[in-house]
Amino acid sequence: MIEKMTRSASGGVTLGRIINGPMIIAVLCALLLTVCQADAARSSSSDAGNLTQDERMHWWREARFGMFIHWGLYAVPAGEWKGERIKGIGEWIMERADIPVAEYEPLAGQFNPVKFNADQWVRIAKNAGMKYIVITSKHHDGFCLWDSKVTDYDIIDATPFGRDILREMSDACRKHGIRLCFYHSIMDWHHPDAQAPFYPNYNDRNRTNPNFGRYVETYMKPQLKELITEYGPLGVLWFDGEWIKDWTEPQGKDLYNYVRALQPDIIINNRVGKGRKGMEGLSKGDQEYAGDFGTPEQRIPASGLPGVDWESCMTMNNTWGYKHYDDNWKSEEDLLRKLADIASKGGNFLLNVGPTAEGLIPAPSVERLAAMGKWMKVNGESIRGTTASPLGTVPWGRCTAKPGKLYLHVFEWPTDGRLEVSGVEGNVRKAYLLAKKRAKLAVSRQDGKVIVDVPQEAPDPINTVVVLEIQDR
Ligand code: FHN
Repeated sequence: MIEKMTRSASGGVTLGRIINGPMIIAVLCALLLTVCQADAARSSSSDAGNLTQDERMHWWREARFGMFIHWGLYAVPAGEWKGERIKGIGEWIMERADIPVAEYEPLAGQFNPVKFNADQWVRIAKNAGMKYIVITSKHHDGFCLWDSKVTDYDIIDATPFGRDILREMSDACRKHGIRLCFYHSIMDWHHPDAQAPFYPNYNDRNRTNPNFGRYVETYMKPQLKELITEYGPLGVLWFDGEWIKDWTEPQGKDLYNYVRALQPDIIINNRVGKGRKGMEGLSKGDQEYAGDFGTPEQRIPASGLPGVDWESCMTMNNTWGYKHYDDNWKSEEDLLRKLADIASKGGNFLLNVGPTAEGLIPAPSVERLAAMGKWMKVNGESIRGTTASPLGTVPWGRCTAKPGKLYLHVFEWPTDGRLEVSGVEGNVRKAYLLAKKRAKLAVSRQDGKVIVDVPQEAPDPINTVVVLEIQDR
C-alpha cells in the first residue's frame, strides 16, 4: 500500500490510499469523468454570467440565418373553420373565427402529427445554412408543445400523439449542433387569468384581467422555468404578444431578469417588454427597453437598425401557421436576395415554416430551403459572421464585410464585364468569385473606383458573390 496525494477536480488536494494497477486506472477514469462533466456543465450553462453583451451575442451575430417554426393546434383547421376559409394568418384562427375556448380545445384530440421527425426538421434547417431554430413553445392560443407541469393543455396530456415535441427538437438540435430557441406568447387566449374571458375579442387592446398577475406568477414564469431548465440551454427566448394592455415595460424588465437569472447567457428579444417600436433607431446607449435585439416583422428596415442588434422575421407565403390554401410563395430569388439584403444591413434573417398537422414542413418550403442551402454551401462565408456594408448602398446589389474582405453580392450582372465598385478604401490585394476561389479576377482603379473584370455571363443569376481582399493603407 502506498499513500499518495491526488488533486481533486475542484483543484483541492486530497489524500488517498493507493492502491493497485486496476484501481489506479479506475480512479483516473473517475477523475477524468468528473473533469469532463464539470466542463460540460460550464459550457452548457452559465459561467456565462460573466459574459459581456458582445460575448453573449457572439454566436447569434455569427449565425445570421435561422428558422422560425410556427406549429400548434391551428395546423389542424389549417385556415378553415366550419367549411369557411378564414381570412388572415392561420395561427390566429381562434380569434379570427371567434372560436370559443370550449370549441377550440378539442382540436387537441385531433392533433396527431405521426409524420413529425425532429431530426428531419433540424436537417432541413441545417442544410439550408441556418444555425438556429426558434419554435413556438406556446402561441397566443395557449396550447403547449411540451409536457408542462402546470397545465394539461399540452402535447402529452391533451393529444393522442403523446410525444414531447420540444424534447425531441432539443435532442435533435443538440445532435446537429443547431441552437434551439423558443418563441413564447405572453398573450394567452386559453388561460382564464389572461385573455380567455375576452372572447369573442381575445385581442381586445383595451381590456385587462384583474387576475393577470396570478397568470404571470403561477403560470407563465413556472412554464418558462420548465423550458429553460429542462429543455435548455436555449439560444434565444423570443417573446411575443406583449402589446396587451395588461403587460407593462416594468413587467418586461422583470421577466427579462427572471429569464437571465435562470440562464445568464440566454438572448432575449425586445418583445419581452414594450420595446418593439422603441428599439428601432435607438443607439445602444439609449436603449431604455428590455431585450437584446429588435424584431422588425415582415420587413427589412431600409438602413438596418444602426447600433442595435436586429432580426427580420418573415413568412415564405402569407401565413406563419399552416393554411392549406396559401400558395403565395416567395421565390428562391426573392428569399436569397432578402438574406443578402438583411446581412448587408447588419441583421439576421429568421425565416418561417408552418408545418402541417401531420408533422410535415410543406414541400414548397422544403424546396426553397434546399435551394438556399445550395447557395449557402458555396457562399455562406459571405453571410455568416459578416457585418454591414461599409460601402453604403451599391447599384448592382449588396455588400457585406469581414476584416480585410468585402463580399460583393451582385444581383445585376454588368453587361460589359466590368463591375464598378465605389468607396473602397485600401488596396485590393486580390479579387475572385467566391464560387471559384482560385481563379483571380483582374482589378484596376479608375477615377477612384475599383473595376473588377468579371465573366460576361453571370455565374449565378440570383446572386454571384465577388470577393475583394483588401490591404489597409
Ligand atoms: O401575432 C403574432 C403572429 O401570429 C406571429 O407569431 C408573428 C411572428 O413575429 N408575431 C405576432 C405579430 O406580431
